[in-house]
Amino acid sequence: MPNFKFLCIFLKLFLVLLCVCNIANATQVSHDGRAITINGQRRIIISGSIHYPRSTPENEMQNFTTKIVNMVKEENLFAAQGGPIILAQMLSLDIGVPWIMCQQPDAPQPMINTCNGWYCDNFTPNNPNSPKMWTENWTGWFKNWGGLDPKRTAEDVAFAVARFFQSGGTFQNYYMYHGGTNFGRSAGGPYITTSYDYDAPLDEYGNLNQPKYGHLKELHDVLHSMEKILTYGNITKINFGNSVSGTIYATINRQTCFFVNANTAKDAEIFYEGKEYHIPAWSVSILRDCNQEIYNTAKVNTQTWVMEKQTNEAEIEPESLKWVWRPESIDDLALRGNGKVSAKKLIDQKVADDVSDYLWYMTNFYLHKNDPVWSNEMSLRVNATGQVLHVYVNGEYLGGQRATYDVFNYVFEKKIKLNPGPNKIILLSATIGLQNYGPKFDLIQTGVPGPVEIIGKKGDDVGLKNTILNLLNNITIGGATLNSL
Ligand SMILES: *[C@@H]1O[C@H](CO)[C@@H](O)[C@H](O)[C@H]1NC(C)=O
Ligand SMILES: *[C@@H]1O[C@H](CO)[C@@H](O)[C@H](O)[C@H]1NC(C)=O
Ligand SMILES: *[C@@H]1O[C@H](CO)[C@@H](O)[C@H](O)[C@H]1NC(C)=O
Ligand SMILES: *[C@@H]1O[C@H](CO)[C@@H](O)[C@H](O)[C@H]1NC(C)=O
Ligand SMILES: CC(=O)N[C@H]1CO[C@H](CO)[C@@H](O)[C@@H]1O
Repeated sequence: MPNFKFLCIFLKLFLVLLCVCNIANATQVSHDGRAITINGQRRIIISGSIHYPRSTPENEMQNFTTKIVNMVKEENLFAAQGGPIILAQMLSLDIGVPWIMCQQPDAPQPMINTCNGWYCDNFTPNNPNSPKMWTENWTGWFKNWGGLDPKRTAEDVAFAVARFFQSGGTFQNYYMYHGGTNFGRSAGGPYITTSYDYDAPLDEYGNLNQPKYGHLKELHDVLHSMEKILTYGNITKINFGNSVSGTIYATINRQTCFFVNANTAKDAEIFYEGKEYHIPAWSVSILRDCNQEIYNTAKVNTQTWVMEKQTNEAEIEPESLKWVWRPESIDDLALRGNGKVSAKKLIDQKVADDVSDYLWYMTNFYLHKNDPVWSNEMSLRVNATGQVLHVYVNGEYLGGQRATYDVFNYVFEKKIKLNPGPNKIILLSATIGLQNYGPKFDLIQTGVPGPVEIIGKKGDDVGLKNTILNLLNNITIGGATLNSL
């Protein structure tokens, strides 16, 4: 599943497009502590993430990004050039619009630090001059091998979004709005399936995921209709008790109310200015003029439909989906160190080759009975970081080990019988997705970083002593064979 090198690049590509009618003049994009401003006006911005390579397979991202940015610049599409693109998430390309940096509490000025998460209503930017922005609102989650299809209800996403705007948020981006698919051998990360559907408002195939799509669209229309009051209104908060609260946005002649019931199971009845309102558990009501409920996050009006995939006769077993198998030849060229890639040292699996998720490591070594390591109790110790390791000693399967779900580094150790004379150890490492997150994640080694050692245990007067033979210097990497059908 590797080939993850481009994710970090495409996660950073984040453009927000707005229809700005006056294309000819440079658009002034800035921000204050309340909102992004466009030509001096505060705006409510709702956007959605799409990773282009997961939507259309025509797979290199760096190439793509460079090309797109150059095209965008040539056409003067960045706001500073008079165009409609107002925000970007790419460092090093000088494009003249505000910088945002997601989930980075120490982002330096003038960068705007933003929130990623399931809920962001409690988020506060690190600077009073930065507006409250939500760059990754997780509409669902990715799917793991063997895991359930992740689901996040339309009601809960709507609750999170409404609450964010109720609490002063003015910019919100769905992660994902359309998740798509990882094509080829790529994946979103360790143990993540090739599907990146994310339970997003647009599904993996680009179809509407109802009622989520419709329920959120209604909410966006409501929020946009209140843009002025949400970005300029004075804010008053009311506490109704029992986790029920209200926020009133008011200008001189208008007001808008948000009533929130944060109880997960209990509905609430509240009285406000002589009227009674029913607020279902875990929901937000939005009231025009503070007297007319126009939206409630738990009341879904959008019709749900069920899509059914029709199998067409010709498609029953398309050639491309047929299973084929062949026995793995132990005399395979790769096992003799003659694969597509070979090296006389341990190397990081992800840079060894890019045609397979498997890599063979082989070593031949000669042991004399008088070698210091020779004893009645010898064991093989392998420090590995691939998710799966299989070990063969002199043609026999010795055993294997798997990494746990979140710790990939482990030490395999097992007793072995070796021959006086030549011996052969073969390690097969398999990866199920490469590391995708964390400081310097690209430098984390995959496969067998070593050491690979023979431990001889010898008893003497003092006690049991270990003698170690490091096989590190005589390893041969084998090009992949398992996946190269
Ligand atoms: C994209 O990649 C292709 C093939 O590697 C190359 O010919 C082309 O010049 C690249 N384009 C850009 C914009 O880097
Ligand atoms: C907000 O309140 C202040 C002080 O009461 C008032 O001067 C101002 O006009 C109000 N703003 C709006 C948009 O109503
Ligand atoms: C290293 O491996 C080669 C074969 O790949 C073998 O001929 C040689 O004896 C090995 N060296 C040692 C020190 O075991
Ligand atoms: C195993 O390898 C990792 C990664 O190279 C290293 O950080 C760790 O210290 C090694 N562990 C042992 C027991 O050698
Ligand atoms: C990229 C990112 O934000 N990752 C976080 C996703 O959420 C999990 C748990 O919910 C965190 O552990 C990750 O750091």
